[in-house]
Amino acid sequence: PHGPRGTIRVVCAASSLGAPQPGPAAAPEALLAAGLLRRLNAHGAPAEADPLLRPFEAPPHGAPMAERLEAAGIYLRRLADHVAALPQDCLPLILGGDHSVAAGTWRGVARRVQPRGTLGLIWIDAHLDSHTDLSTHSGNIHGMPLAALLGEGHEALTGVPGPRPDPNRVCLIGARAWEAEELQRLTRLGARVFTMAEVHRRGLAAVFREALEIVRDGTAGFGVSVDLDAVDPLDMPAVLCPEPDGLRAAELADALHALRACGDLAALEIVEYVPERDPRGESAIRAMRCAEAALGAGTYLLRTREREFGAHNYAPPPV
Ligand code: 6HN
Ligand code: MN
Ligand code: MN
Ligand code: MN
Repeated sequence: PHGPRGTIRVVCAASSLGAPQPGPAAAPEALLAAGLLRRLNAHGAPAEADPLLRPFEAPPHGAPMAERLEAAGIYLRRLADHVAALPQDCLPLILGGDHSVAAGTWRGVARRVQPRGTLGLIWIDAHLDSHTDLSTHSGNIHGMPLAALLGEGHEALTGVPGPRPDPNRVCLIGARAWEAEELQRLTRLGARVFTMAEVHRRGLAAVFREALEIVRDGTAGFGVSVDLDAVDPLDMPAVLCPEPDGLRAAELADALHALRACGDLAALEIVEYVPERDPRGESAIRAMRCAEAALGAGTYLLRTREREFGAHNYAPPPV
């Protein structure tokens, strides 16, 4: 399971159609400018980026929900088609954008996995993102993508072509801010919610291990969607909806490191970064560390280095 997974294809979902503000649409460009590809390459993970995928049509942020849903629906179908059409031997890394892009990403990824079976999904987030257009309090579409993936909500979001993940193979980690309708929906559907309270009680490593078992059980692959607001605002202030008492950035990167050993990781998504709230670029570095931790080549890279520079220069690879 260790070793190279083929090229990493960075998909730039430069949309803020689901957010109350335009900020997150600038995230993919900002992360690429901050050196994401170079950093992945340095971790033994060859990476290339596709051109920015921008919405053709973006109603103003205060526009009626029907207009925003229609524009989002068109964008999500393009995004899902783009992801589904990527070559099988590459690993997609999707950069949001606000989290509404996930309603396209994971239908596209599920289409890639479909010939072999179903897709599991780990959703790392302070929120549950499981509203519909009828239950939402804020009217913001980025609060709806998980419900939509599971088949509940407005047709603009639920009707993106591609299989739905089995809710019993969906885990949320880090939740600490939700509205009652969302938790009711996820409980009814059978998704597993590891709240921040449970993470505090058991530790992230144990929770992440259990989540991996759930999403890999009987599935042909699994995805990980990282909403950066899962991280504590002390470490990651540059997000749209910061919520206190979150994961520490280093602790999350440590947990994501386990993904290096998962040959069935189907894609990674990182969303909700807001460059304009990150004047010193510190949140960007922590966001990129998540990608490096998850996608770096691990012992494979070490062996290459040993061959090049001599084994005596390196500690033995971790067991
Ligand atoms: N996100 N539950 C709130 C809402 O507006 O529906 C917050 C949603 C946050 C969404 O951070 O991806
Ligand atoms: Mn989210
Ligand atoms: Mn969130
Ligand atoms: Mn705490």
